[in-house]
Amino acid sequence: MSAVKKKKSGRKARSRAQAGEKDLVLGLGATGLSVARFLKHVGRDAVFLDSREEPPGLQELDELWPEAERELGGADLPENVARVIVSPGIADNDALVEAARDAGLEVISDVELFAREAKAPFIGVTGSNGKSTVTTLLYHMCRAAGHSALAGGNLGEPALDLLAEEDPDFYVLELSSFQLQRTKSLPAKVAVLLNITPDHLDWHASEEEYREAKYSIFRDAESAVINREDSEAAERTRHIDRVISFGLDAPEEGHYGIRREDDEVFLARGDDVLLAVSELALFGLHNQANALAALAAGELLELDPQAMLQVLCEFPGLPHRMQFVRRVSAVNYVNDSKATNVAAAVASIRSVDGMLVLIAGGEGKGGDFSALAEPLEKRLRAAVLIGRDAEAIESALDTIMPTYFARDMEDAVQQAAAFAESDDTVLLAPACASFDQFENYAARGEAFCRAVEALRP
Ligand code: UMA
Ligand code: ADP
Repeated sequence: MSAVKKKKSGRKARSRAQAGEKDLVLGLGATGLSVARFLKHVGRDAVFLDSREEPPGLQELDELWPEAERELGGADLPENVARVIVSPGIADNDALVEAARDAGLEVISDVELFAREAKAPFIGVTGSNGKSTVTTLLYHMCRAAGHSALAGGNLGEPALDLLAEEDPDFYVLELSSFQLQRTKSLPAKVAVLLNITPDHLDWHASEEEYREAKYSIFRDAESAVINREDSEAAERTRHIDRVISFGLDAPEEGHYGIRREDDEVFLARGDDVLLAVSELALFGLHNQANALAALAAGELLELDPQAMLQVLCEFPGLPHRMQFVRRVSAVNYVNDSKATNVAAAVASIRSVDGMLVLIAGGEGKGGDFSALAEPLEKRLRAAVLIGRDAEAIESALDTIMPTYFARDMEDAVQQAAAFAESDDTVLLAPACASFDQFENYAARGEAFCRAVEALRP
């Protein structure tokens, strides 16, 4: 009886979907606007909803598509909708997303639309940390090897906006777990999974769901790059013919890793050493891992190895990632504002030699701050904490060092400068999102840089 009922409601849902004429676009930020541009271009009707009264994309929508229907500040599920395209910042437990699913409507991401439309092959890069760095490295590697490439996705330029440009040889897409969770078909030429550590537990229903979203990048992939530390990734790529692994250990033939020869450390492929780590423009162990992952993906794209190595010697990294800001009064100031989760902050702490003063805090995302204690042991001069979850970090660090609270970034930098001693590093590695005090991680990094520039020797 219940099976019959189910079938009936399924039929009802399908007929509703067929009857629907327009797309419902949830969220009017960068993604929502890119969806607007795409739908307008293909001549499809749409209604735009955002829970905010004045979402950031409103003015541009007014200019682009003045007559487009919109509901701001919250609304019910509209009638006559065929499918729902949801922005990544909106979680699956959002009432409208749930209502759309209950009504049997197709719920997809902008990346799903991209994958359906893209004519050129694409590389998908995901992971808890290192996505932007590896995506950008791969973009430069493609170009250095003489191919045209476009990079975007979670990196900044929404995936659908890339389709407005001339088809490149390769798209390089940074993909977040939010985007992957609502993407059903993703036939990447190369799928790269860098690492998985807990993150975004304020968005995902569970850590399991977060991990599943990450692994889903392999589902339809033609080839894959996996981290040797993640045995589950090896399982999840059994159906893929070409899989290359990377890791910070010595690699087997055909895989990427680290080899030591005559007291020097090298990036290596199998037994062959490729490049001394001292030649890498990026620094930190985590960036050696990122470089190896990019080389593995580049091999799967058949990029020229010399061109790839040249990029590794030249690419200094993106702003707000282990960015050296200034040396004042014999103290180095490093901006790693993009360390927005605990594992990233741990990687950046491990990348710094000597004693450090840590500036951390903001909106924790369900991560366990106690993991910060071990890498800081015997190396922490002081921790200066900012933002909503400052007290939670203090509780996690109180066994190893005095911690101090700061009102804002300026106060934090001034306090840190007072605690730092000769040759120390003041490191901004927040282990948290920035949204409680700043517009985003970049605004937080800029505030740090401004406060450092204002310090008097
Ligand atoms: N929001 C509302 N109501 C709405 C819709 C959104 O309050 O109706 C809020 C969201 O909760 C969120 C904010 O608005 O706090 C932005 O959400 P959005 O989905 O509109 O974001 P976009 O402007 O479209 O930007 C998104 C990515 N943002 C997120 O996933 C939160 C950007 O990644 C990405 O560059 C852009 O699409 C283009 O693909 C940023 C990010 O923080 C850098 N990503 C996370 C991360 O890297 O950790 C995953
Ligand atoms: P994402 O786009 O995944 O946030 P980024 O390349 O922007 O990654 O790097 C963000 C921060 O994460 C860096 O500033 C650094 O602190 C940390 N990080 C980068 N790569 C790795 C890695 N492979 N493993 C651990 N932490 C990393």
